[in-house]
Amino acid sequence: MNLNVDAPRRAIAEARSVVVLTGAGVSAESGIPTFRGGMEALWKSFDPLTLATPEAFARDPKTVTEWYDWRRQKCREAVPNAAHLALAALERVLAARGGRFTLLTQNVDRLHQRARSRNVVELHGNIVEWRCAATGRGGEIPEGPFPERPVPSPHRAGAFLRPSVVWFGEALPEAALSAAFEAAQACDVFMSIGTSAVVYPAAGFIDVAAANGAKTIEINRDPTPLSQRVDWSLMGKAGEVLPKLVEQSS
Ligand code: BJW
Repeated sequence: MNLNVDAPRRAIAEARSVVVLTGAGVSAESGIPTFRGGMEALWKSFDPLTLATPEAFARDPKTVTEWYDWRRQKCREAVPNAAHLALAALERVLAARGGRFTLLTQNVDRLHQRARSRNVVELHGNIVEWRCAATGRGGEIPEGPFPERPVPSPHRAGAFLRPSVVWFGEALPEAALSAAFEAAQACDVFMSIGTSAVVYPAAGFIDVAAANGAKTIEINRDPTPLSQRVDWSLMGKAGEVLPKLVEQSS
């Protein structure tokens, strides 16, 4: 990979506040399938996007729970990759010079936290915690696969536990949404990494940042709707591009 990262690296080096938005591509090199990757994204013969809705859970809680339990185990077994580690390192570099770093993630796998990123905003929740679909109350769950799927809720007879993720048509957590807007408005550099940039409101934060004068960087294996609009589009795998960018930004 012969990628010129000098100019974006300089922008990061001069920034007081950096915001990063990550998507499934950042965890792909940890073995976690993406959502829109064609065959690689399929689970059994299901399109994941048809399972990530409250309607799918209401209609077929068994299949949706099986998919999320399968993914929960994959996330548990996965280890953070070079991209997760580079972002945690960048946060430490920013902190050391009194700057600010905010990591907005659409991923539910908790790999950023396991890589020791600190200021992580989970836009789409997480797959580790589960709650009663009827009452919203949290439930104790085993680490390993659920013995019964769907999982009966201990809080209401006849109800099931669901993952604490944000499905299509559901509102993002209020605190995450306002933290993301505030950080995007105030940053000097906004990076969009490993996301197809088609799911809103997450895909809109880069526009908030750009409208307030931030420099914009994209890192993606493939072109996205952002690629022509950002200041720097760095085409490649996040686990290869990010370490180059970060090791030279300190
Ligand atoms: C690599 C790589 C490597 C691979 N290195 N790169 C405005 C306009 C239009 C529509 C809307 C709008 N506002 C809201 C909507 C509706 C909807 C939406 O956006 N629809 C669009 C699809 C049209 N949004 C919502 O419904 C949201 N809710 C909402 O807005 O609520 C409003 C409301 C207010 C008040 C009351 C009620 C409602 C919620 C969105 C929730 C999204 N949920 C999911 C599932 C989460 C749980 C789970 O994990 O199962 O989130 S869907 C799925 O998409 C998941 C992801 O986080 C999200 C984004 O996907 P991501 O991460 O970008 O993955 P991919 O697979 O798409 O892309 C991977 C990329 O990586 C690719 O580009 C590859 O090239 C790249 N790549 N390997 C670098 N190694």
